[in-house]
Amino acid sequence: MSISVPETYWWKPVDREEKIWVTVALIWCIFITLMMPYWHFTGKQNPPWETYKIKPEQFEKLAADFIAKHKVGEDNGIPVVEPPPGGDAFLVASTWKFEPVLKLQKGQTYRLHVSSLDYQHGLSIFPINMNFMILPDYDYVLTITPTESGDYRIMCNEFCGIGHHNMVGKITVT
Ligand SMILES: [Cu+2]
Repeated sequence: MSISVPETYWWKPVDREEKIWVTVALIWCIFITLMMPYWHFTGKQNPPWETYKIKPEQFEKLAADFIAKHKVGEDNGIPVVEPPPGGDAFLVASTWKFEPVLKLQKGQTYRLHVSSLDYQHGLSIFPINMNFMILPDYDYVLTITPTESGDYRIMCNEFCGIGHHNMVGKITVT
């Protein structure tokens, strides 16, 4: 007969080796679960808690006013802006550019407002490997203090359409 009833106890009893590995896996699960809240408070890698709802048109207007007030030059058609140390700075992501180019001073703290005017974009700052997601309708306030001078590239790391690979911005720290 091709079909037969399995024996009542068809499994092998748990041996010592299996018990050890299950224990190791359980301890590891508990450890990484506890690391999540621990790292939340100590890792200094959290997205900002300061976020506001804003319409893209409003954000665009705030950024345009900021650019008009603090513009110091131009870089390939993109305005270069020097925000006041300790003050607000704006960075606009839209298909497929970041505007303006920001000129910051080392050791000074800025409140950097970032938002998107259209789709989801990514804010990836090279070479320091800082990553942040930018969504339309939200004004994210990143409180930043540059510690090293130099030229930093901003790259979009969320696929946002045909021009995504060209979506590059710049921050200069002097
Ligand atoms: Cu993109």
